[in-house]
Amino acid sequence: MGFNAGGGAINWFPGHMAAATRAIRERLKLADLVLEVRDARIPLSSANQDLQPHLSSKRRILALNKRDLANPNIMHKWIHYFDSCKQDCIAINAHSKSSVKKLLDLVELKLREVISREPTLLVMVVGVPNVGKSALINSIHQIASSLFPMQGKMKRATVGPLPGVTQDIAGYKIAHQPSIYVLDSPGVLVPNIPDIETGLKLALAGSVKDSVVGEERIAQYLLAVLNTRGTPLHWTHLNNRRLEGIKFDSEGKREYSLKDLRPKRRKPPNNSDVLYIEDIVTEVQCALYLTLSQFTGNVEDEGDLGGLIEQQFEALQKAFKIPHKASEARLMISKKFLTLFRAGKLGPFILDDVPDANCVS
Ligand SMILES: Nc1nc2c(ncn2[C@@H]2O[C@H](COP(=O)(O)OP(=O)(O)OP(=O)(O)O)[C@@H](O)[C@H]2O)c(=O)[nH]1
Ligand SMILES: [Mg+2]
Repeated sequence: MGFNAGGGAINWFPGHMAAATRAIRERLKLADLVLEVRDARIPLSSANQDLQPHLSSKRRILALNKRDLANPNIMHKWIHYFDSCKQDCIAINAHSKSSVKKLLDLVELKLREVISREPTLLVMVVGVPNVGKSALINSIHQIASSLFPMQGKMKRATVGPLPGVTQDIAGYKIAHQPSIYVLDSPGVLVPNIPDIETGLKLALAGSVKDSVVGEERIAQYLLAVLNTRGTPLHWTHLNNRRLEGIKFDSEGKREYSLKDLRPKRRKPPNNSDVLYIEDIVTEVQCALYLTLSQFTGNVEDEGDLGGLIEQQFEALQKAFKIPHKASEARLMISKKFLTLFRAGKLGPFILDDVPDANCVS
């Protein structure tokens, strides 16, 4: 689909990133080890290509973070791919201590030869915005402080759901003798994202502010990905119970009304928010499953796919119970849909394809 159509030019690169990139390049020269954090859902698209030449000449570990949101089967293929490229790589969840401990074991291994001779070591954490660099640093700091109690109050890096939270490079001491500092850095993108799809993947993963691309365009892209992969058709097993409510007409064609799909046993949201979210997820999945399974066009055809996505916006509007006349209904649908995806409620995903042959960083 022509995701550039109608939405206007996109300025991916906020002004402050140029200065931040220069500062990161300078500090990298002093780093003994680089932890390059990428988003496990986009192991290639979340690489900052302009920094790669500076990173590949250093001791480097790739940390594919947010593994809890990534498809584990495809994750294995990515790990195998980076192994075959002789690039140390580990999939992590920055919020999980056991996961971060494994990363720290790898850090120790990589620093083994310098740890005994240098009095001070610098580990620099870099990556595009919102991949979880600061969350990772807080976990590292927390683990380290239980091993090497520090004097005074522990400094914490600010973590937040939107990109651009960290503005400056900041150091966190995690060990003495030798003194080891971990440096947090602001997330930086390249000035020119090479293709619209890479940009949309970054936007979907939350590395670009939604307002830069527009929620609707990101949601359309997500629907296009789901439909071309046929993902909703795999949701039947989750929804069998609910889909039993779908009626068939005399020709065997499905007739559906989202009313039929509504959970039989709905509790008001304030009784159980968890159940409420699950119900919405199920309705959203049913809406996409039904629209795609009834679709007679070709998902590879731009026009057909566009028509399907339009229908799905309508079905999603019902699933989210957004009143027909609500102003900005499309924006509300898009925001809710993206929230579900980003929270992993539509299942784990990896949006990048593993390259067939040559190693690309
Ligand atoms: N599901 C999940 N969320 C995570 C993980 N790591 C971090 N997050 C969340 O991702 C969001 C961004 O985390 P940050 O640590 O602020 O990301 P950052 O890379 O420092 O972002 P910038 O400072 O903007 O470059 C926060 O909402 C975190 O709670 C993870 O492993 N899994
Ligand atoms: Mg940060």
